[in-house]
Amino acid sequence: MKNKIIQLSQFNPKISRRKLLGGAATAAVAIVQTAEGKNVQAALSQAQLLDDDPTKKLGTFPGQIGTRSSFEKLVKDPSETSSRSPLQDFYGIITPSDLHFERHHGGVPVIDPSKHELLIHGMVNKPMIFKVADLKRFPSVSRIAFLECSGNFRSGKETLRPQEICGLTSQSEWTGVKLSTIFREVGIKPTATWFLAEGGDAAVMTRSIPVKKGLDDVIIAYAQNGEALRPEQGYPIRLFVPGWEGNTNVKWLRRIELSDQPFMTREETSKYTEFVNGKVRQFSFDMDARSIITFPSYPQQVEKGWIEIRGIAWSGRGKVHKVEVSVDAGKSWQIANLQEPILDKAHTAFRYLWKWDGNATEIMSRVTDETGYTQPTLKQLVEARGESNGYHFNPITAWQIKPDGSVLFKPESFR
Ligand SMILES: Nc1nc2c(c(=O)[nH]1)N[C@H]1C(S)=C(S)[C@@H](COP(=O)(O)O)O[C@H]1N2
Ligand SMILES: [Mo]
Repeated sequence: MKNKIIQLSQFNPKISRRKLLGGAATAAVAIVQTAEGKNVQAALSQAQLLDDDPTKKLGTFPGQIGTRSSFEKLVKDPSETSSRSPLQDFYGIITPSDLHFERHHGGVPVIDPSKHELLIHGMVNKPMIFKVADLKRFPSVSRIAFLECSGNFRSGKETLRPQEICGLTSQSEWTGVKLSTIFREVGIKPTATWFLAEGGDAAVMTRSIPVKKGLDDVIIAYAQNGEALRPEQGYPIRLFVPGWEGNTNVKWLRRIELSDQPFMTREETSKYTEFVNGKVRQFSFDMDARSIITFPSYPQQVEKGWIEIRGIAWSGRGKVHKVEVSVDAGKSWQIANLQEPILDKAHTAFRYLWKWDGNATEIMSRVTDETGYTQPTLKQLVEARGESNGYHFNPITAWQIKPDGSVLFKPESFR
């Protein structure tokens, strides 16, 4: 059969020499050498390169940036103001940056880092303005920790994946300057107990955070997984508040004001506040310990025999102490293996080897963190807090295994 020749020169006027390499069967691949002697494989998709025998023709040549295999279909499933990480598709504990969940109230702004400024004022000895470059001159820190929106819960139907149930959490390595370093620089007054963080987006989002937390482990982050923050994650700078509800992690950070009381912003009065048995639960900062089995999960299929149950567990109050798995609908629980590293306030991978006998059952996981807190059932949560308005829901999540090997989420009603 005759090879089909693809004319690459029309895509790149700089091409001086063309080398055509015949493919084995029906396709041919053109590798183009530029005047500088660089090999360019122009405008050929991986699908076009797909062949029965990949050893019989050259592959793609290095480009300026790498891309994910076209066989891997990972997407964030965006809605208008949020997008969710495909937890069921991940291995290990780092979320690829382009799949980090997104949540914002006024869209992603475009900010020129050379013009961006951070003002720190209020109860300080020396109000100051920092450019991004100024912040980068201070000693830096890195830590791997999760971020989670406090509205991270969905239920209601059997056809939900981990992504829909709790994909408003992701994990990165964050790098930046400790807020305590900057607080020392401006000299915060001893009477300052709260600070306001304000974002430079259309939502101009503001949150009050206790100075105690600010001095403990808060970071002004400018990098994520080895590169500058993604615009969606707050480029050029954001607050990273380990273990605390996503909303306090103010993105596109432009102002910090020190005070001796909280500021009672919209985000802490009308939102991110829960009505619990007639009372208001406000400033519920810590993200409670949670876990979810990501394999097997809907819409995956399992076969009789050995199955490695896999998932992630995390706690906003510290390290994961243990994860238990039940394969008999919660009647008995077994200890799962935890994968190192088990980091403070970080997604931790767990595994449990299970021999499925082919009968219908339910599988689920529950985590206990180092403070002794154990992930509750939805019933326990509702008993303790009423039906709530949906914030800080971290219930045990069960998957139904059907005799035909299909896996379905088990929605539970709030009553
Ligand atoms: N400036 C600003 N910061 C913000 C928000 C916002 O809308 N504007 N959304 C918050 C909310 S509700 C969450 S859950 C986290 C989400 O962070 P991410 O988009 O990087 O995942 O950012 C927080 N920081
Ligand atoms: Mo959020």
